[in-house]
Amino acid sequence: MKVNAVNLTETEYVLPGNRTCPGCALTLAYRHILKALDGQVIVTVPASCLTVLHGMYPITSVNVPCVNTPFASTGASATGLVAGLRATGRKEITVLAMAGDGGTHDIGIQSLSGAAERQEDFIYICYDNEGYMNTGNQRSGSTPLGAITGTTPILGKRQNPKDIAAIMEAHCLPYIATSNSSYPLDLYEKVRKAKEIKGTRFIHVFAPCAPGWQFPYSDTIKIGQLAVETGLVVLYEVENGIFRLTSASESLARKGNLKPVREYLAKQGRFKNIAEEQISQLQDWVNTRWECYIDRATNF
Ligand SMILES: Cc1ncc(C[n+]2csc(CCOP(=O)(O)OP(=O)(O)O)c2C)c(N)n1
Repeated sequence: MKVNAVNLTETEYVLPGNRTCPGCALTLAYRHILKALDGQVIVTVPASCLTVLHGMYPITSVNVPCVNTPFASTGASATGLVAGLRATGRKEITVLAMAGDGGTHDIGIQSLSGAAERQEDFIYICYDNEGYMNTGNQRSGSTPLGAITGTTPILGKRQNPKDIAAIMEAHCLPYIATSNSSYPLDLYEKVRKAKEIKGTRFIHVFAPCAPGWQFPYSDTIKIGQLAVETGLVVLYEVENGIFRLTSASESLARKGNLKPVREYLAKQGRFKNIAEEQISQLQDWVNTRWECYIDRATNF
């Protein structure tokens, strides 16, 4: 049965009251991720906004077990948890490694790559708020071109972001998906699917950050939707090498009308100094990638 807002499980694993900012996309995504895993999970988390959400020992906002791991070690920590569960015969528990883009694209990529190459049996979710947000918004390998951060303060970042899902695809994983906190049911379905697959499964979750990106707290959902509607974020899954567009990206591909990236940029203070030339550069980048995704998609 396809999940919808009415038949989604009512059990909550993210409890009321936590230390994230208002309008936090990560909280929304995490809530649906834990629902999709029925709470049968051990989470391993490096320093990030997710550790802030979890809270400070002995108080926590989440009723699933969690290991706090050093920044670079998430893939190794998940590997150890999998081995421990295997040794104790706890087959019903999923190991979830979950880290931000700083902890994934940059600092944790070595241990993640090693674990993925070994095909360790866990789900890795990178929630991507496009910067080192919990330490005050420094540039990461995922920050987009033209975005102002604490370490790219005036002219914004000069480079395009790394494509982490493509990097993970190069590890020949059985399941890779991209998703977005503004499409929680698409995310839920993807985590459900990943749960049933063996080996390293990787899901990228686009997660807008109101204070860091400088938009009103109430616009988190809209910003996430605009990212998809402009083609800056594309929702897809790759199952055993078969590429499918999903959800809103599939509909957009059928209709064939992306909005201009300018619309998305104009809604965020972090792009206030972006040059016209950079806007054209970003638009070209989106157009080229979109064509590639359409060419690859097997489902329309
Ligand atoms: C080895 C190490 N270096 C730096 C830090 C400081 N630190 C803690 S969280 C963080 C930012 C994490 O960024 P990201 O992974 O993108 O997650 P987010 O905060 O955006 O959720 C940094 C730099 C640390 N805890 N450990």
